[in-house]
Amino acid sequence: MAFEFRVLHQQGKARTGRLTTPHGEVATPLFMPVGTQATVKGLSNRELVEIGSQIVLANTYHLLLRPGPERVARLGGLHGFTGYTGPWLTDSGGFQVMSLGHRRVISEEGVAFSSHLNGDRILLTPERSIAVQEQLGADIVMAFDECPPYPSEPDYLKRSLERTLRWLERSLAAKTRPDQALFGITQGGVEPDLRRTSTLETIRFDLPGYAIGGLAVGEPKEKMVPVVDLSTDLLPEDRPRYLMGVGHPEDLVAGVALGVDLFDCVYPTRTGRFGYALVDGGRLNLGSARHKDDPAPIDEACDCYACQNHSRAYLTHLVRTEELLGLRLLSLHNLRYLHRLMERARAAVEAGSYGAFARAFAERRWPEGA
Ligand code: PRF
Ligand code: ZN
Repeated sequence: MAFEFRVLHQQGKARTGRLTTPHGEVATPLFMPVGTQATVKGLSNRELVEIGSQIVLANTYHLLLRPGPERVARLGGLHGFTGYTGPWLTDSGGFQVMSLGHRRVISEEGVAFSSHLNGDRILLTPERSIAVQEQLGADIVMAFDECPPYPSEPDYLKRSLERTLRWLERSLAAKTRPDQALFGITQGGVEPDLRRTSTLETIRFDLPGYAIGGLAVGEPKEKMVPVVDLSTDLLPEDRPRYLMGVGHPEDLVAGVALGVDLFDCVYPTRTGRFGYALVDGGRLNLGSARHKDDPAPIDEACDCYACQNHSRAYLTHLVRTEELLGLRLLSLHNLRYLHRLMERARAAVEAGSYGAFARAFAERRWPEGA
């Protein structure tokens, strides 16, 4: 069995672990950069390795449309096609169809939509999603689910989570590759009873890992923590837990405290492309004139290439002139920042000082809007 998860250290609900995949071992808790189009925007594979990226995420929806899964399969799957030979994870597509597809129609069969590229009518079903994910060849594949928008009526959330369970059963039945691990996804919005039902029914499938879906879709922050807390109370201790689409530093710190092992989000790379640099206090706006004369690096404590070689003044110049290098350097720094945050979290759990780490982190945050 090439896929294995082992909890190494535990402190309260927080834990560190080691996840073994056919393309290597990774240390958890872990932040996974998003490479929607089979590329983490602006960064080379060498840079990803240098900053400590371990698992890279790609999207079924985008790669199904272009360049097409048959082509990726012929060229050696994501590993061969991209040359990134570490572990990959693919999302199943349902979530992206809902946010990007046009004229979407959800039915028991799946989600029909029009391609945002050429208008072609496409039906994505659990079977099709798994077939595409098998062609893409990621180490971890996700069940096809429905992520309802926030807010949704409890009645709709209930019918949707029940459909997601039937789609999980179909996803599992469609799976043929023994070298890929299929993770189930829980739904149920922020309704505790529905979450509980979704989680208990999902773990009956005895899967190699579980994702908490349906969060970070616009609900107030206070509503997310209790849902994650009750989810990790119910999920089996010996399987990795993945909180989908969560990537704000304070949410990673809170998620780790609640026993989450994996996270992904476009936030670090997207906010970098908007000219923001992540630091313990919050975000530095390098598009602002404030930093024009500042010879200091983004973050004295950061070992990334941008912080080791460039000043805030130069980065501000690059951002204000919209130079490509500025966007690349900020993405590089922001990803390194989140990888380092997870390294610090792992070290704190190992040392039994995670509570103190999380409190110190919260105290360093700047007030909202600073
Ligand atoms: N389902 C899937 N992918 C996702 C989510 C989900 O619920 C989320 C939730 N924010 C992010 N990505 N399949
Ligand atoms: Zn840096």
